Amino acid sequence: MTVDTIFETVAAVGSDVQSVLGDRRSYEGGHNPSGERQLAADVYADDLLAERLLALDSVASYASEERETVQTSADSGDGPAVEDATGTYHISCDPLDGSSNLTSNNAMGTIVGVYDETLPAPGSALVGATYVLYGPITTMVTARDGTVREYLVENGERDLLEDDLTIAEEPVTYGFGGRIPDWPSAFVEYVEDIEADRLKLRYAGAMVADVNQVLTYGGVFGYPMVKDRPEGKLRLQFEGVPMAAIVTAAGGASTDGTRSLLEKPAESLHERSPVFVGNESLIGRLEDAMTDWDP
Ligand code: FBP
Repeated sequence: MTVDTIFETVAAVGSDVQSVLGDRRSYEGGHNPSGERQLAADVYADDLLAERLLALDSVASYASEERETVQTSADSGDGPAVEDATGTYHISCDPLDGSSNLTSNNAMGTIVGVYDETLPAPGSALVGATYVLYGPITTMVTARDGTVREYLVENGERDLLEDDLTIAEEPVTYGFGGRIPDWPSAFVEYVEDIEADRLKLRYAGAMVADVNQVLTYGGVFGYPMVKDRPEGKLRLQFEGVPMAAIVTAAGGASTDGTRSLLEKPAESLHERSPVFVGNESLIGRLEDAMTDWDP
């Protein structure tokens, strides 16, 4: 059973999740380990992905943004210790990225990383990554062995749209999270600099949608270090590393302001990091601009 079997399972679950979102828009009452309120859809997607992925022989463990610890069996958390679990791969998952967009009926996604080391693990242990985008249509983008592919997903089936997806060379769009008054001054200068290149502002409030925009039109997306949170908002393991791997395999680059997200050590499962992905030239200029930045 290969990494592609995992991608197929994610596509199938993605369709199942999308078909029941309509009556799962209310908040459940619980909070995830990052302190965010959980929608019924967040919990439903997380449970279904855990169940289906842990049922695969090749999958040893499952970790997600919605649960505190790593799980090794589909049965409610009393599986073997991670190091004793059978299977080759360790899954990181953001079951519903941008789920706050469900209330306003805007784009959301699912992000999955496939590692061959127990989590938390660095980018060097990532053997595959994928995201599903729930937009006007449902698409899946996968990265494996240096190749990025795009699929149309309908009724759980994948239809290949692009066999060797690369980021558009000429950057067109930019989009950054957080409030501008909370951005470091060096970052504000960088944004003014790229705005002078006549880039267009595009920000969907869901990382998957914004990264798909950058891959399609070229540009840069990020959630920066902000005044009261120099570590940023996005989760390194569940959002940063898998999306950095996809954009990098498509000919782009990533950074936390200083170095590639794929070179960062992984210290804790739910750690946050400033996250930026896009065309190499724009990421290089960002690192130059942030050279003297001190939190
Ligand atoms: P989750 O929904 O998975 O927690 O993701 C975080 C996220 O929604 C990203 O998708 C998005 O880029 C960012 O937060 C939006 O943050 P903000 O609402 O502060 O602009």
